[in-house]
Amino acid sequence: MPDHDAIIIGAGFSGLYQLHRLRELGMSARVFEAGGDVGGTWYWNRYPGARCDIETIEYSYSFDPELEQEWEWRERYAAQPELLSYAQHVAERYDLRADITFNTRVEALDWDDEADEWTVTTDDGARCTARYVIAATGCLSVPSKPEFEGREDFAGEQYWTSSWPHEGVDLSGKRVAVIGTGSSGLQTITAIAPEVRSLVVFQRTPSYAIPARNGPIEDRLREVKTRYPEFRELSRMAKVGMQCGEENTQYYVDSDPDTVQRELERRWLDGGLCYTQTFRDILMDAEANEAASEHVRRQIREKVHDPELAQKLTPVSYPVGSKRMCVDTGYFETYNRENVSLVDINDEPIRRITRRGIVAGDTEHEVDVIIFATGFDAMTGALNAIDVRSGGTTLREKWADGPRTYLGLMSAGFPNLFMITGPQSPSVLSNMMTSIEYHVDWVTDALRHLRDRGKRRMEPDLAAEDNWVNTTNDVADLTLMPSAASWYMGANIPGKKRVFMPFVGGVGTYKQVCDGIAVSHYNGFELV
Ligand code: NA7
Repeated sequence: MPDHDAIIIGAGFSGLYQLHRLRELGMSARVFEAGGDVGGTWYWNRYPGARCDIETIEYSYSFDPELEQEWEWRERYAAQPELLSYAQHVAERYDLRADITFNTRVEALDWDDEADEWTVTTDDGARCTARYVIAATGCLSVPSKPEFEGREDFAGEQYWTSSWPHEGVDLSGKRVAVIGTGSSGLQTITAIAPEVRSLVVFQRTPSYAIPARNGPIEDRLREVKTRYPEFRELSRMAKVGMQCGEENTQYYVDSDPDTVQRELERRWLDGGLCYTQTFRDILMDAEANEAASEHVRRQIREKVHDPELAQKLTPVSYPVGSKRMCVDTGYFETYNRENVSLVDINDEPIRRITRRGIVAGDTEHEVDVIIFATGFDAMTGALNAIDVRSGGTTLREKWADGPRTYLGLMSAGFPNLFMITGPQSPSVLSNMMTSIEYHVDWVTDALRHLRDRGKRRMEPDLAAEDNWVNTTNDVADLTLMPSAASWYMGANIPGKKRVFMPFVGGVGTYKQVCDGIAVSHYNGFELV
């Protein structure tokens, strides 16, 4: 018999909930977590201004009505400390820490085809066995740390937003450089600009950012709490796993110019990531997208006083929504400050880092601190960082030309290895909480099904997997999403195969597919 029924990798929101569900099932489970506490994303990303870009009313667990009622979110978008304390509260409330081993990274998984079990090796050299492994490893958990020549020569301080020091960093009065203008860069830049002496931002690609319109949500939270079950059900069936006001039914192509401008303006004033839901065809039709993209560009030009600077900050090379949009609070206005400047590294490439700062083009920018906000090896990074072996091959080899999964839940040839929000599921294109809970529930139901029928092994058929991979690619090709060099495509990692990784067909549709497969006794899976 294996040491555990299941090993769960990661104690973020996925791992915590999975542990809770397996306990309900009466299964023994151990969680290995690389960090020193629970929280995953919100444990590591403690940089100034770190905040969720999904509304807290949606970005929270729905599995326990009591938890739903007792937790009081303060703002429309929670800041990192509040999200971390929520994860800690959940760990305490359900006594989860007892089954979590912290500061321990899983390095290898080895499938024993005779015994039907995984051997799990951790970075302290220890090994244990488990019937099932559930990778709750997160989609944005492996930082991308690009090489910059001379980095080791720099005499000042260097930080990554993705592993910000827990004790915090005093940046007041310092000369600071930030490299990267995705969500993490934007939030950091906006937060630190008022306190630093000078801030120079190195931008490779400008971001589309939609105002957060953040603020207290006391009244709305009180109202939603009176009808949370029905509210959650709507989110589960919505395209992006959260509600974007009334679900839109309008198409740009059917709308007159006045309606287009009025609706885009309305969404802009609402704020947040629902912006691309204004019309159903924004992510599918180039002309519709251009109208929305241009609307954002106009706002940027209005916010930034210096026209030349505004132009550099304005995204033109890709459609809005095809790279992850940002949700901001005064980001563009930050560039109107005297102490903030921008270097477009397409015009002035970063040549090297020196003892004193960063050389871009012909200029040496002298700084005391460099902050890297350079993103993550998204979606496949965490699993590929583990040496996963089965039947003489590795998952890394199998995925060399891009991930191959059935439903983003399992990969053929790797039995009993489940993924929470794996590639080819909606994951990063959705409210992660909705997707996490759905996957954890689906996996838990599958494990119950196996147990109740005296089976102990589950694996997708290759044909079903091929079919799903083709489906996800076909659906992506119907949209404008693959046209940008995004981390959805793996384009931010040198040498990574460019494949559109998430399932873009919508959370509600995906749920219907997966529910149907479960009901049909796991059609496309082999249960032994
Ligand atoms: P992102 O969104 O991947 O942003 C990373 C940024 O760093 C982005 O602007 C990149 O430019 C830039 N980058 C990456 N490598 C380099 C190099 N070598 N030189 C210069 N600039 C570089 O990661 P975030 O952490 O900001 O956000 C991740 C998610 O967290 C976000 O989407 C939300 O879901 C929350 P690029 O665009 O690749 O040209």
